[in-house]
Amino acid sequence: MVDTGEAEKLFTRLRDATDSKSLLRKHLTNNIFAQLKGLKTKFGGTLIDCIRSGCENTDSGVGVYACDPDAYTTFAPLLDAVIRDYHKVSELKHPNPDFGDTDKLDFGNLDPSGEMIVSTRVRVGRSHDSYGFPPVLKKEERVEMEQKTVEALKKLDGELKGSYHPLTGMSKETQKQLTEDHFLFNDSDRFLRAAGGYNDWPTGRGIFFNDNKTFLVWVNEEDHLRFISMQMGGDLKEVYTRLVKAIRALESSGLSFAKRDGLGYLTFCPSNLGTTLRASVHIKIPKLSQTPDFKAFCDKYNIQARGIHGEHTESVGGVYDISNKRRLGLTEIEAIQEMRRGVEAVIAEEKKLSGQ
Ligand code: ADP
Ligand code: CIR
Repeated sequence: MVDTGEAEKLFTRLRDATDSKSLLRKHLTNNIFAQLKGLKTKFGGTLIDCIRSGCENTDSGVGVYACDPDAYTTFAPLLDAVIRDYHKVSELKHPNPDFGDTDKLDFGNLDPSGEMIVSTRVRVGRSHDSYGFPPVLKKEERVEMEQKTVEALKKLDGELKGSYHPLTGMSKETQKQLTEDHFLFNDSDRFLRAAGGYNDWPTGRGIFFNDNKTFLVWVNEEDHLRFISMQMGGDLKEVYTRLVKAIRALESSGLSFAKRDGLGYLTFCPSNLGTTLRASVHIKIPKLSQTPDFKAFCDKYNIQARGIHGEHTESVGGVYDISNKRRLGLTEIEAIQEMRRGVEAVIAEEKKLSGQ
């Protein structure tokens, strides 16, 4: 039996937050709440596990997390509506993966002058298909997943070859330095914390990277796995090509990833579903970012601006993180092209505003 008393309390808190703009508040209607509040997934997850973060943090943008892969079925009346809204799709018909032909990409360095783009990063998320997400995960399961992942990572070779560094036992100074340099995650996101994302912290978490830190894997941060390719400057072609190579190598290393027809690869946050791909640049845009139309400009190109220390952080010195917003309903190569067009438009506009 599900204790619906707590769900009722959270729901009241959400309804009372009349200034909340979250997708959770928009789509969790009285009817849908009544329909879902007593249900449980195959992993034992409840509606509370999915909505706690958005009810406790009514300033959320999305506000909902999937407690496990099965939540996308059990709680579909809520999650489908949020997914459609976030990714701007009318139907949940995600295409098969298509990374394009990386030998024939029609882009290279988005800022050959090197004046505006500080660094470029592309990441995807993956989930082991037999485990739940943070709210329903047990400590032993997290450790088991970590071991499986490390076994697979050991098989990488060439440019991708690297070593694994568990958070347990890592000195505070090393963690701080890796985080400041934009390589490592930490436990400072209150949205993720409320969703159970830091349960049993730091057990089962860690980071893998190659010698020059251009290919990295986050283990048990928000998602079970995040594969990341990054480097200084604006060479999107090189960064993307390296990531595609890594995804292919890891797919054939014995790991099996959660995927669903129509939704693509499954992730903890519905904003990451589908391709799970976020391609970003850290870019100097002191002029454009100060215009009142900056948000509208980003919306027009389906791009999103974040601060330079990750989501929910502030910009420093006019440098913003600009990335593709949509990850579902388009292929990987289309998501990259959407980001590329957005970044090119941002560069052109910044130059125009600077009188160049
Ligand atoms: P994600 O949703 O991709 O996990 P976050 O917004 O939480 O991203 O950022 C994760 C980390 O990646 C942060 O430290 C952020 O500064 C870093 N990062 C993101 N994009 C870039 C980039 N283009 N260059 C350097 N670091 C980046
Ligand atoms: C929120 O709802 O604001 C947080 N739970 C984070 C959601 C992920 N954000 C995004 O825009 N991709």
